[in-house]
Amino acid sequence: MTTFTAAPVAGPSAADARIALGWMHTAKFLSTSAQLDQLPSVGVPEIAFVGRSNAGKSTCINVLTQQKQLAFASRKPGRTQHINLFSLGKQGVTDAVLADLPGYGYAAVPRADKLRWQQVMVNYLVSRPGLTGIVLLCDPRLGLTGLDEALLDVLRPRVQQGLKFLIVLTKADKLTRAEQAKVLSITRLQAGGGEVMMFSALKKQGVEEVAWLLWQWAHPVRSAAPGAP
Ligand SMILES: Nc1nc2c(ncn2[C@@H]2O[C@H](COP(=O)(O)OP(=O)(O)OP(=O)(O)O)[C@@H](O)[C@H]2O)c(=O)[nH]1
Ligand SMILES: [Mg+2]
Repeated sequence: MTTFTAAPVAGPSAADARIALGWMHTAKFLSTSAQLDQLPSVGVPEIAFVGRSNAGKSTCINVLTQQKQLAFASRKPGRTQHINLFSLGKQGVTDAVLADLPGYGYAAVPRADKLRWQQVMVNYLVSRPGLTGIVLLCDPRLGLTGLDEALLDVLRPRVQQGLKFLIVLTKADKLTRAEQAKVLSITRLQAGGGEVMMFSALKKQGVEEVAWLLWQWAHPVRSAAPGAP
């Protein structure tokens, strides 16, 4: 009989966290595009941040990269309206790209714009070359919504083909410890075995864990071979 156990999320060692955060800190603005065909081809692993408007995608990128204004974060939902790419890599050699995507589900956006954007997003997720990982950000006070579930449906076949996937529950500072534990276990069930992490930009919670996982996604050979240079 198969038994399912929640994989404990092992935090990175201090040395691993230092490597991952140092790498994240190299982030530089690369491009901004309103349409898929305007996106530059990058030839390195790309990791996309997706989720509802106001979930905290841009803030999360700023905290991970330790740069206050790299991505446009705002109290006003719908702030990110383009696909913004940021390059990462030590010594000026780009070895990965982060993509900050506009959020979905913002009520004040006209329906036609919403549908157009949803289509761009689906096309991006299905066809973007080099897309290596998806970070789905979710406000745990709302949980995974219908639009998040629809996105998971689009992603499922790609995850089965090896696309990496992480759900980040943002704004953990708004929840008590007990609430955090509860929403983590519920979301882990919904994620069907995918990784789920708690994150707070305000309290810097989960920063090292998320940075280390993304570093591993972008460096699969080196991270699979402990002791490799
Ligand atoms: N308390 C708290 N607020 C947060 C946190 N992360 C983001 N926020 C706030 O949430 C709001 C939205 O953050 P953004 O990073 O702009 O959200 P986004 O997902 O990029 O939004 P769009 O660009 O509209 O898709 C801002 O007011 C942030 O300051 C967090 O960890 N804790
Ligand atoms: Mg944004």
